[in-house]
Order: sequence, then C-alpha cells, then structure tokens
Amino acid sequence: MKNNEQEITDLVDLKNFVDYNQEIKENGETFQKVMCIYKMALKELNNKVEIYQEEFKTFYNYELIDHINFRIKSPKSIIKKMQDRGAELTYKEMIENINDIAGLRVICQTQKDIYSIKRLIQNIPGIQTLKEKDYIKNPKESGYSAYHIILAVPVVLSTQLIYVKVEVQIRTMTMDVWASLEHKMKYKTQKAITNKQSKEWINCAKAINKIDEKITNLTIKT
Ligand code: 0O2
Repeated sequence: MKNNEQEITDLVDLKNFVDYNQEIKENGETFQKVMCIYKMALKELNNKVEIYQEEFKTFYNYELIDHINFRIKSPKSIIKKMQDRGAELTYKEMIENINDIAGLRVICQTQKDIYSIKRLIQNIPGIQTLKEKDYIKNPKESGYSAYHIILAVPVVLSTQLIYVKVEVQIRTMTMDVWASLEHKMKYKTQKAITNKQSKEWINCAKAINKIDEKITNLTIKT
C-alpha cells in the first residue's frame, strides 16, 4: 500500500475518537480530551492565518488582517446551546451539531478584504469547507454582517489524523465594534433591552453596513 493510501484510510472524524453515545460530563476526562483536540485545531488554524497576516504586511505592505481573536466555547455555553436546541447531551450531538465550539474571528478593514481572507482560508491545503454563510450580501435581521465559514481542520496526532470543526467569522473593524457591544448588551447584561433600544441597534448596524460599502468602493477606486 502506498503512503498516501495509508493516510486516507487513517482519516477519522473527532466523533470516532470518543465513545459516540456517551453522555457529556463537563468535568470528566473525556470532555477535557475532546476540548484539547478542539484547542489543537484552533492553534493550527490560527498559525496559518497569522502567516497570511505577516505575509501581506511584510511582502505587500498591506494590512489585510487587522487582528485575530480565538476562543473555545465554555462548557456552560455548549450545554446551554444544546439544551436550547432540545438536543440530547451526548458527544454525538455535540460534535455533529454544535459548530462553534472552536471559534476564530478575523478582523479586517474593508468588505472586499473579507472575501480575500475567506478565499485564502478556504484554500489552505487539507482544510475543507463544511458550510458557509454570507451575511455581507444578506445581513441578519439585526443588521449583523460578516462572513461565516465552518471548516474541517486536520489535526495530525502521532497515530491518526482527525478532522475538527472550527467556525471562522470574518468581519470589518467597524462591524466588529458594533457586534461586540450589541452582543454584550443583549446577552451579558441583566436588564432586558427595550424595543426602542433594539431598533436603534439595528439602525446603527444598517448605518455601519452603508459606511463599510462606501469605504470598500473608495478603496477599490483608489
Ligand atoms: P458567541 O458568544 O459569539 O459564540 P450554526 O449552527 O453555526 O449553523 P448559528 O449558531 O445560529 O448556526 O450560527 P450563525 O448565525 O452563523 O452565527 C452565530 C454567531 O454569529 C453568534 O454566536 C455571534 O457570534 C454571531 N452573531 C450572529 N448574529 C449576531 C447578531 O445579531 N449580533 C451579534 N452581536 N452577533 C451575532 P453566539 O453563539 O451567539 O455567541
């Protein structure tokens, strides 16, 4: 058998790495191991995106990527999301249906850059795109706009190669400010926001989308 054939038969999904139907125990050893694999995938992807960031800055004198953030979803948020969706608390449900356990956010200057970054990320050798959502062309009702991609990122371990889901959100600096504040207002404060405030947030997002479009057009022309 040729080397590459060997590799292909060894490809496994994370769901085969743990007992598929086991119930999730937040403080258990299995949960820690699964989270560790998600962290590895995130590190792997972050490294690659950082290389693009440096490449564009150094070789093309262009700040394609302003900054990168990443996080692993907290056990509490994972369980809450599963409960909200009425899912059984098993690893199978978690791995198959919760796409944003590992999340990487790439922040850039213009909407045009979002599409360049998206293409670069999707062309990283070995990485597969599982799902993508273009909230730039079709902003959410809230006005939120970004490009979201769910990727399968290969993590090479000593005896096997595992594909792990990572959610990438690419958004402009202006939308990032709006989204961070709006998210904090909606989910992290104890007080519910009023209808009037909610409409104001939507208006702000719409205004930002218009400005982002104008900035993109200006930078294309110059
Ligand atoms: P957090 O704390 O940011 O992680 P999926 O199962 O992935 O296909 P889902 O989860 O509905 O479906 O994904 P979607 O809509 O593509 O992305 C959800 C995430 O996008 C949110 O994560 C936010 O980070 C961001 N987002 C989407 N809509 C809004 C919005 O209206 N306002 C803000 N501020 N952010 C938004 P979480 O899980 O809410 O939280």
